[in-house]
Amino acid sequence: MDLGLFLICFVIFHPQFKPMKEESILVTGAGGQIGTELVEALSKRYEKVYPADIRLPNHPTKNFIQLDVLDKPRMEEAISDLKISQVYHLAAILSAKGEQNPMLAWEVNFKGTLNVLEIAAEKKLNRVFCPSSIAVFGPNTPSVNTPQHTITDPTTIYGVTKLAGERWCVHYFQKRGVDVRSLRYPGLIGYKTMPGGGTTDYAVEIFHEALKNNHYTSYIAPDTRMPMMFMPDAIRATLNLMEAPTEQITIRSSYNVAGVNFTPRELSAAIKKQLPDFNIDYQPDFRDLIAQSWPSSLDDSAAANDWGWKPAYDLEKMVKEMLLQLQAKLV
Ligand code: NAD
Ligand code: AKB
Repeated sequence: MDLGLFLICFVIFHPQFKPMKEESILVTGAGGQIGTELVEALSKRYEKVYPADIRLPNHPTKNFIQLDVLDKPRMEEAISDLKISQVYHLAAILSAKGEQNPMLAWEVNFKGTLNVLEIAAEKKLNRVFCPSSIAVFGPNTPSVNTPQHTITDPTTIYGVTKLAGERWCVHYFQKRGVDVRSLRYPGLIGYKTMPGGGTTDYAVEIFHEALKNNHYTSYIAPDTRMPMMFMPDAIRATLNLMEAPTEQITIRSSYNVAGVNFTPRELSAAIKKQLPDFNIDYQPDFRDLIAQSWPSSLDDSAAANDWGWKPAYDLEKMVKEMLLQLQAKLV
């Protein structure tokens, strides 16, 4: 056997070998907190990944297309030209920004999602991912271990748009046959990008301030508990859901997915264990009221039963990893 053939056989029969999958993937809102990391993860698994955003990236980005999700004809054209088979639709306005500009949040989140779903139905795309949020819950939702199916009475416009989006996902699955899947992400914490204007952003900012100034002023009150998730868990949940066989998906609105849950007081204590000089004070603002209307923890047994969801990070492991990675970046 010649060396070339030997190497090909070695790679193909290696236990870690995974062939690149034949999908062409568009990611809207790809320049945001999740998109940046999801595009990286998708690109390791698929050859054709097209990050799109209304904003131009600030570094060279392979296959980038500038795209406003409210411009339906342009999105249709891009999906046809690139022979897109799956869309990960991440473009959105988050909760805190949405309260400051409710009409923009409604336009982008609601109409943008409808545009994606309608194109998916017309062009018979293989799969669509439309994330939701813990923001679909409200003050009358049971706050501890919030069930999958329960009262959803959001008080933010962001939550209203996400709840409407969930119901449209059900409609497009039932009436138009779109294989649309969704997660109700909790607050996401990562070291690669800053969050984009949500209520849970404090849980990322605190790490940056701890390393730069040994101090953080929290806009969330000390004992307000929210469900959160470390980004590697969120990316894994997204890929696991999207790659699960269709018959395993029993929920087409959106799956609860839990990671960790903590208060600012608990998070700051965990940071202080690693950085003993760190201290925190509190100046709660309107975002604390939003946080209080959201669950403090989630029941994600449907995701666990249907497609095997299990988080890998607890608070201590996440804090250590965040500090390690951010320290390395600062150096
Ligand atoms: P982000 O704010 O960081 O990024 C959103 C991106 O959308 C931005 O890059 C922005 O430029 C882009 N965008 C805004 N308007 C657009 C438009 N008209 N057309 C195209 N692009 C547009 O948001 P994220 O945190 O990455 O969130 C992604 C998705 O996940 C959203 O649907 C959000 O609701 C959901 N989610 C996020 C979290 C979280 O903690 N990050 C939690 C729950 C749900
Ligand atoms: C926000 O705080 O708006 C987001 C979310 C939980 O949807 N992080």
